[in-house]
Amino acid sequence: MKNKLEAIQKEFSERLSTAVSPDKLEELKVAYLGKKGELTSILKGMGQLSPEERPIVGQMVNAVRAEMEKSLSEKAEMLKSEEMAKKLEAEKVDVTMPGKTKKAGSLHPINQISDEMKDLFIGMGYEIADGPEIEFDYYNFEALNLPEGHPARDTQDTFYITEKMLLRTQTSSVQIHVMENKKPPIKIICPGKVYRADNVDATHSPIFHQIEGLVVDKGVTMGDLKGTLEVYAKHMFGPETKIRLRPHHFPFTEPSAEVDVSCWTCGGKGCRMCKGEGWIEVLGCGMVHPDVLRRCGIDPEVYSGFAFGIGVERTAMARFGVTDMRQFFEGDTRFLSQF
Ligand code: 2U9
Repeated sequence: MKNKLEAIQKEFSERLSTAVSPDKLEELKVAYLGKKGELTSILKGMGQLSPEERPIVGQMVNAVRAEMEKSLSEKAEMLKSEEMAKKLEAEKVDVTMPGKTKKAGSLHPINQISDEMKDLFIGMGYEIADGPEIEFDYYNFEALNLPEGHPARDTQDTFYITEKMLLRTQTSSVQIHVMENKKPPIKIICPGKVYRADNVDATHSPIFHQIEGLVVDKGVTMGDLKGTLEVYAKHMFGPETKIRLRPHHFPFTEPSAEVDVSCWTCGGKGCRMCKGEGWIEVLGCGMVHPDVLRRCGIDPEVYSGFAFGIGVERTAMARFGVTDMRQFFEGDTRFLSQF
């Protein structure tokens, strides 16, 4: 009997040492101390013992039972604290770590300038007109006094999709659509992407953004155009800004002019920003050519109009002192996050 008890104890200890979960401990408890357990079976066999042996064996069995119960609860405690330690380790929060800040985004500089220009003209009563970027050559060229054979139509400057369809080289095509479908007064700006078959360099990109304006009504004069551009220049480049119109030629306007603004850095004396000129070219403009009006069904004897075209990238470069246009498109947040 003693040997049997010792054997049971040894086996129990071996199995206890490999028990790694509360379920395993419960199994052991049932296997040894349960109704059909190893130890309980000895108690059931006590009837065969002599009256002298019974109390001795009974004591031995109770001692082993107590030992087993103690070991089981110690092991259960140990498993529990191991589990807690693992949990604490896994869920440990280092409160000294810096917080995870969400970097705030910012509006792209091209959009900032474009939005500012749109807000200004909307404030002056202009509506925004939109149109397709893929255009018929009629709307991009013919309707603007750029007939077949005109050098501006050459493939080295324009992306053709078919013989008659292309990527628009200016948003003027939108103004033609409006003039075909709406009687004056017309007062619109046409912002959007335009495409030219230029090689990318510091001041050229095959894709860039333009905002063109068109006003058609009775009695519109060059004075109205100049006044409008003065408001634009002072808004964009500062209240002290002056403008000067240099005679130029565009097939779709007559007379035409290129417009400079006095340099906002040196006020016109000449500096690095304006390359010593004192003036910076910012846009082109003119009175809408009568043939352009006539072709859209608007009588140039009754109506007149002015138009202007502004390059958004060029304006953003001037405003922000950016010397290489490519930086607007490269997506380098070290550059873009400065605006
Ligand atoms: C119609 C009639 C006339 C739009 C005009 C310019 C002058 C001009 C350039 C400025 C910078 C293009 O983005 S840019 O490279 N544009 O100089 N644009 S007059 O004249 C029009 C437009 C539509 C029906």
